[in-house]
Amino acid sequence: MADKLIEAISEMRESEAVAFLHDLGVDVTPETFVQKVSAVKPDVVALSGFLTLAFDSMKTTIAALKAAGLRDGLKVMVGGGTVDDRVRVYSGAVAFGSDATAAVSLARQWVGGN
Ligand code: B12
Repeated sequence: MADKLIEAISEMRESEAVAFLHDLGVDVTPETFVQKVSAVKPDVVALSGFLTLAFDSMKTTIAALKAAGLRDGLKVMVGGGTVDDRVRVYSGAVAFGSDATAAVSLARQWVGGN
């Protein structure tokens, strides 16, 4: 649901849109992230998690991106109901956002939008 909100807000600002969104779905493995990031070469990766269990998945995913040599220049943000700034630190993400608007604002800052 969160990714749909983020997508909707991005589209509402379409006139200034700076991004194409690739929604990888739920329960996505680190390997899938590595493959997709390798293929698409995005500016931003956004990881969303509800459960505390997701904290380890976020950390593993970000570590896998680094191990694959894909972390340089790639901005990673985390968010979701149970995620806070401590999870950002734990997972190795660059930023944490508390809502969908924050996600869009962060992405716009990172890719040079206003
Ligand atoms: C709906 C819901 C469910 C539904 C999910 C339906 C679905 N298909 O999505 C169902 C009933 C299936 C469910 C099941 C479970 N749930 Co549940 N669920 C919720 C609930 C009530 C709402 C979540 C939601 O949809 N919120 C709406 C979205 C839009 O909000 P959001 O995710 O927070 O996203 C916002 C921001 O966080 C932010 N954001 C989100 N992602 C990102 C990403 C980035 C990068 C950024 C910047 C921002 C951002 O933007 C969004 C908009 O503002 C929460 C409680 C709550 N109030 O959060 C519990 C909750 C997440 N569930 C919980 C639990 C425990 C479970 C179960 C494990 C229960 C069980 N024993 O089976 C299962 C797990 C299922 C699974 N495998 O994942 C716990 C998790 C606790 C924990 N510490 O881990 C919660 C917190 C409830 C609680 N207080 O105990 N759940």
